[in-house]
Amino acid sequence: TLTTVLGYPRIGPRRELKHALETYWRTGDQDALEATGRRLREETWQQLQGLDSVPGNTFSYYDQMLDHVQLFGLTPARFRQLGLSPLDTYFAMARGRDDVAPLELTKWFDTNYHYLVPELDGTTTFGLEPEKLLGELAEARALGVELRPVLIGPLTFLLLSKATTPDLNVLTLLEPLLDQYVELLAVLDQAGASWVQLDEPALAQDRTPAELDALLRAYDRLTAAPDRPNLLVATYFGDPGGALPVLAATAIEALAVDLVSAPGLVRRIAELPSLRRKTVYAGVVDGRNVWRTRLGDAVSTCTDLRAVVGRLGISTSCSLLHVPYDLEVEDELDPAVGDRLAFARQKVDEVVLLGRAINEDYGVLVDLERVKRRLPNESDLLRDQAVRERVAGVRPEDRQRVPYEERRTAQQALGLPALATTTIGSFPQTADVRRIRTDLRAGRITRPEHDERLRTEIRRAIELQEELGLDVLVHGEPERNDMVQYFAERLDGFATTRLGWVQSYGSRCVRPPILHGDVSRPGPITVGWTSYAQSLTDRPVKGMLTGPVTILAWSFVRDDQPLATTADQVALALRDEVADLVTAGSRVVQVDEPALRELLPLREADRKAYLDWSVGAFRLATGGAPAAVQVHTHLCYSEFGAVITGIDGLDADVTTIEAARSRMEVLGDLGSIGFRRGVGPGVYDIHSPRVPSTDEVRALIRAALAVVPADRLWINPDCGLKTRDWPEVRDSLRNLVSATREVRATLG
Ligand code: THG
Ligand code: ZN
Repeated sequence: TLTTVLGYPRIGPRRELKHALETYWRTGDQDALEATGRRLREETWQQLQGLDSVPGNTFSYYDQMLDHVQLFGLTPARFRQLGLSPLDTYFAMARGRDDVAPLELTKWFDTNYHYLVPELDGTTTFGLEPEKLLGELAEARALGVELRPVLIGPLTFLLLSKATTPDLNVLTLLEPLLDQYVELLAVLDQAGASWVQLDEPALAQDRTPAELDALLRAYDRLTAAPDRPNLLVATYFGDPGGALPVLAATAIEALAVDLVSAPGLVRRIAELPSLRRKTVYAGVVDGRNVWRTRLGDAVSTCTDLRAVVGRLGISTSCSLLHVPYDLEVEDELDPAVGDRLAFARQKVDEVVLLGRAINEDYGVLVDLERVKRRLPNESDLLRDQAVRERVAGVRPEDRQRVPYEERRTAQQALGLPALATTTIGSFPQTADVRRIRTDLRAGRITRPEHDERLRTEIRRAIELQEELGLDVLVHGEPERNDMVQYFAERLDGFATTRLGWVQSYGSRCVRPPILHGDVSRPGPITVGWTSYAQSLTDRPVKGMLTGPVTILAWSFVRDDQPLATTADQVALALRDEVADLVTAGSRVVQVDEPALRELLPLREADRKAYLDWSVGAFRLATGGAPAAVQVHTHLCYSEFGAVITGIDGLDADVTTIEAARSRMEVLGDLGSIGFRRGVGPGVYDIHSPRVPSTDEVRALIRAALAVVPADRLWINPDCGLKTRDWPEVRDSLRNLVSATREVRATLG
């Protein structure tokens, strides 16, 4: 039995890489950045020492896809023209420059990681710049470590790239790209690598026959290469479907499968005789969630698999990039929760332990497991009988408000004009605002002082919005940092970590809360701030909540019950918050679901069931709002196509969406499904510090009016005001309001 992991975090246990990057971007001290990189790689190899095979190339200064852009000589001309060093060219692609747009950033499958999208066009030619890979191999060898370099496989690389010329089918570039992979394998072979891992997560998505054919051509070609290391093809994030027999039929030496997301694969593997001549790595340790492995179950899965494959390997289901480094440093975690967790280091130990158990004496291990570990579904700590009964007692009508037209009539009492103006929720999180929270945490101010300073921020926000003439106001959220963390800290059933950072993109990280038990709300969360804000103005102030799907999407969630059940528990807690807001006088409540698109399953066949429960949870959270209370929601990211019916299903009175960058295309999509409720497409792009002119905003409002009638159209910016400064926000919103007034005056 061979043990390995498919990849490892790289941001550093204390976010050393983040800090080194941000220093480098400020000072240009390349030696310091490289020293940090070397130290992080060494530490990683040390931590992986107990494994039979150590993955290489898991380190990246920003992103592994971006590394491949440089590896294959694909730097677009607009960056080459800058005449920068290779490292600065690399960061220019990641972050852009004054007049040069960066590569597009997009989600890595259904994880919370984001990668940079390679650009391909009709004139693309590939090259090979393997220096980073070779340097690392040598560096490791000097420390006595033999690496298995990890590369993105050719099919996934092409399918995740973007054709920048219309009508370019990226698959037509397969052959020239394979030339480079063949060459690269020879180079790595020469450098002494005995194994190379090729990641093909794109196989967990629906693939066409042409794509499967390309897969076959690719691996036939690579395995026929004259000088090459052994090849391990890693599939993860789901069942590779029709790609499994294709890969089995090629001459690759090893295959890795994700048995956490697709346990049924064991049976499918048993039906493929050619796999009896290959090594198959069983991904039984969850690489993207934080629970300890049920070792007894994993041992029996591995034993089943061992009987039907050439040689058994044991691994994580995917790279450990998606979990925090080390549980040991979490000294503030409730041990009842901590005992059930494993972060990256602990997961490596689990893989090693499983290897020993399979090779030696697994009876001992299974006993150990039984004593030491309380499985989540066996633990009383998880269970809250009242919550369970309440979820079981949810009736269909709890998810159903009165018909929209009736609500619309009732909501006329709000007295809002046509083209009502609002913002998405947050206002600038200046250093001063952040200091209010850190001062409290450090004990420099008392709770009453903290609250008073937050009220001052809220007062300023309300005064500004009244002065600007916005119609529906927000309190600005100075009390929150990360919205999911904020709610998780105030709900039972969640734990938060001190150093549980996970890379989101580049130097940016999140600390996902851990949803470990039945969820309930010990008391009101937002009501105090919202009703204070409402007390300052006659205009409606929106109550601001994060929706159940987004709370799940941005947390680590329990794996012992269906997501739908967990979502309903969160939804009921939010439903109580909505009720309390309404009692306190809120007439408008916004429940954000920016991540509705994010949890969408990779395969079409699973999507309807997902939309059913996710939309159902949102409706459970909001379904108790009286007809006269206007429910808003907000969604991010421009690719709405696949969830458009879901957006309609939310049944919100007003839906605000990110649209400025996609030039209002989303409105056409909504129109085509007969969406008839209020809609607020963002009329200016928040991601740029530029203040939009009145003319510009007016043009966008007119474009929107071509598809949405004035009495259903809302005028608002895209989300993200919290990342901007006050002067920009003030000027931009002033232009937004005057453009709206001009257009309103012409409506007649
Ligand atoms: N919250 C959570 N998850 C998320 C997002 C979020 N996942 C998807 C998306 N939003 C990711 N986007 C970002 C944007 C900015 C940052 C991280 C993810 C960021 N993080 C700070 C940093 O790395 O310096 C740390 C923030 C903190 O102190 O908590 O800037 O909004 N949960
Ligand atoms: Zn948004």
